[in-house]
Amino acid sequence: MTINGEERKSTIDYAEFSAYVGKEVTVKGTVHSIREMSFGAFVILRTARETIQCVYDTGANDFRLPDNFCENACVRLTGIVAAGQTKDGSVRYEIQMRGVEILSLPAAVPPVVISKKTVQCDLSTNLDNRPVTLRNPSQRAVFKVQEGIQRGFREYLMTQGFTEVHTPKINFKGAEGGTNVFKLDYFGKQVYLAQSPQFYKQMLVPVYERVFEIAPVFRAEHHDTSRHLNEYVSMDFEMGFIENFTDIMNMETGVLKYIMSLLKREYAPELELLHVQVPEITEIPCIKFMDAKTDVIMKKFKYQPTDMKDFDPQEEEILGKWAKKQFNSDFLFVTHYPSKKRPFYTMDDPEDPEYTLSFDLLFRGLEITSGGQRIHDYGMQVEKMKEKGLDPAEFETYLMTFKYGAPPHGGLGIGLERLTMHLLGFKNVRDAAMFPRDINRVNP
Ligand code: AMO
Repeated sequence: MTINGEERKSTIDYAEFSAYVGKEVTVKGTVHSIREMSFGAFVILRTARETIQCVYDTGANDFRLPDNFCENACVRLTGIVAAGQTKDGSVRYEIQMRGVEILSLPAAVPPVVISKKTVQCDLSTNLDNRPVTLRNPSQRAVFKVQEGIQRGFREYLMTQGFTEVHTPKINFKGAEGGTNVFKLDYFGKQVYLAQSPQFYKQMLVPVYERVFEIAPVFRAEHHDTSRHLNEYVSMDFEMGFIENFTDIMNMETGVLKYIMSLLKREYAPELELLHVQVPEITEIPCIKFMDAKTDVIMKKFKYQPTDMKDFDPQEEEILGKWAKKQFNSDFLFVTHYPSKKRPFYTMDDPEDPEYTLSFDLLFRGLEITSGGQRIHDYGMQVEKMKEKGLDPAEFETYLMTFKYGAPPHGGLGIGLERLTMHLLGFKNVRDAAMFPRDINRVNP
């Protein structure tokens, strides 16, 4: 026997049906639902991306369904392709059934109804039963769209000279500071799960100039909110030889424009199923942190912040509303965050060192990105670490990046689940996580 890498294909995909009208085809799939009718039944067959209507008409021929035919059976089904029209006038193909071979039978009826338009249960039950609930067409559409977002990020950056990298998730130190770092015993040594690929993407700038990574990161958030996960997918990039930190914001705007156009072009069935309007991006407005705080939040919206150095979730919502009203934009860049609240690698604004050359991107009133220019000078980075109470000796390998020369650079991290969440209009980030990890959930 030899193997030649060519798929042996005996079945036809729905996308090819137009060429088979009136002809017999064989498809493989799972029985999604069976609706009994006076003439027989409508059987909906679920394939990788489609649900195909199959008509079982007992009056049309001698074919009879096997007795054990049931929902969630995996089958090889044969029939004649017929073209029909949907309510909106588009062509929809169906199969007039002529034969069924059962490939596999379920052992039990699923605990949750998945054959309706949406999953018929609350979020917690949905998440507990993820291997089953993800089969619902609306549920799986969420993660198909999420695939499109990652794909858009990757495809666009590839055209801009970026190199894709994979950096370790078991780290010698937490990159983002703070207490939300998972500690791990590593053969008797304390190590940490990566909070972000920050150190590594910076180390790789003098190597490749432009790098990106799409990978999980870990945050030991002790609180249970609708915006925080303990493991999420971070879409990061880092670019060297920037003139200004706005170069990074421009790159992100290009990425987002590309993602939205890709979604419209290649993920239309899922967007339609989820009733999603993809935002139009022409340009993204910007506002400085302090102007947002005082002029918009305090003066315009009469909201009294408790923290003048950061935003709370309500403040982000206010800014989202303001951007929509003022600029008809779903996105808003907030720039020049206070130095005290940004990590040690952030470049201070030389014109006002209380603030930084950094930004967040808000999408419909939720932070989806942090980014900015980094310190690239060795002496400056060592000083900054000391100022922040860190011991430079513990960061020796990271500091090699600057000690041996690094160009001006910067980058960002986008939270994939948060972007998906607000694109699809969810209230909870868990809805946009395939198998979410939160303070109460590590299974499934
Ligand atoms: P930051 O810590 O702000 O920045 O994270 C970047 C983005 O990641 C998302 N995010 C989260 N999503 C879900 N659950 C969480 N617990 C969570 N925490 C953060 C948000 C956020 O905007 N190294 C920097 C990025 C950079 O400057 O390159 C960083 O990680 O969408």
